[in-house]
Amino acid sequence: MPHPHRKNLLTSVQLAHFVATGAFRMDAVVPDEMNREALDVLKAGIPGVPYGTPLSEAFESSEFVQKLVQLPEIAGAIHSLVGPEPTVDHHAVHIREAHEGEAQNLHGDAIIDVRPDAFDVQLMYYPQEVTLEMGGTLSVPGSHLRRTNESDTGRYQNLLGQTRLTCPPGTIVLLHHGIWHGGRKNDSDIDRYMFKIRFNPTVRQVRLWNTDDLYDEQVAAELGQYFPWYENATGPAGDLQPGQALAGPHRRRHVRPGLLGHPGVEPPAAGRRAAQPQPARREEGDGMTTVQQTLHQQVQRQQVLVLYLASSALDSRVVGWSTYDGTGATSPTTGDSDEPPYANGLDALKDGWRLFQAAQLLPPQPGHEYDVSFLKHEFFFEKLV
Ligand SMILES: O=C(O)CCC(=O)C(=O)O
Repeated sequence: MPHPHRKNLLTSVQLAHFVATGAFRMDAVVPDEMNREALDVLKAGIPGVPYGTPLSEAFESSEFVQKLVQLPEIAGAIHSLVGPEPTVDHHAVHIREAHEGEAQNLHGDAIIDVRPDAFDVQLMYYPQEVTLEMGGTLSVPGSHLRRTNESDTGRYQNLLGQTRLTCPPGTIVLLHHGIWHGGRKNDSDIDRYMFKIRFNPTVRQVRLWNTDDLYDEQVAAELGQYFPWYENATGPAGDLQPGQALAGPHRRRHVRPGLLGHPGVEPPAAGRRAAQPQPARREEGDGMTTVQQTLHQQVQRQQVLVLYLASSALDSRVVGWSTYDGTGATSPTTGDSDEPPYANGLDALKDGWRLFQAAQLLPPQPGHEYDVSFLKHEFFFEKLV
């Protein structure tokens, strides 16, 4: 691959944004004539590429993909993150079918990555306009800094500050390989296409971008970002030791002041926020015999609400939430809401939810006091209806 022009490399501020959030997006960067061609190309399928093939040789039989990765802004961004001549790990066309009725569970795309000093980048190309109802990819800013394994995060349906992608045609999103993400439910009439390529670096990922603005104060501001789903006892990427922000198992963090909440994150107003699943109601008669009706009335069904809180206190703020409805009347799913049902765990109790399990407090292994992984403060509630 030719070296991209300096003007197309990412800046330090943009790189810092990627470090903190785990993502960098370029809206409408692919020209319209390519986007128009893309759907036919993606429907026909992109020929397979053996794992580890250098990018310059990988898509010799797909002129379209070659053109895509050689677009100056895209080539510049790839170079800035993974350097010259990355190899292709895999690629795939992802389709969320119209009205398919299900979302993917939240996941990372690989098993836990034990490389101490490298990260892969996933390019996602959206040739169509993606509206909210078309099931644009859900991703969780900052989640690439957590050490979790593939689909183990599937239990988390919604996290405060999550991103439900909407974008114009021709948008590219570059993601750190560890980011928690998933294809959302497509409630529209249009099949939604996305083409993904994962790149493995072949060089040390050090200052590959345009460093002219390295001391711009916006770099520190980007690194200092704090995401609303972070528990109180975690901090932003800027709190990491140098070199630990993007990769590495030793993600030590400094405990931040203000354990009762980050000053930048206002807790949501107290009180109930959204409609909760309601029990299935069967109309009188409804095709059942009297015995069946009596039995149906006698069997109680469980509705489950899982709240992830900012600390182990039940009245601390909600940072994530999932619901499961045993009545079948509603079908809550991954990425279906940006608003938590309650501001804190206590509000759920006040609304009639019964707490039946709270996460234990387990001391960290010595030396791992500042590691972050799953959300620690998980509370299970139920209603029997
Ligand atoms: O379709 C999407 O939006 C995401 C798909 C995806 O990331 C996956 O299957 O791993």
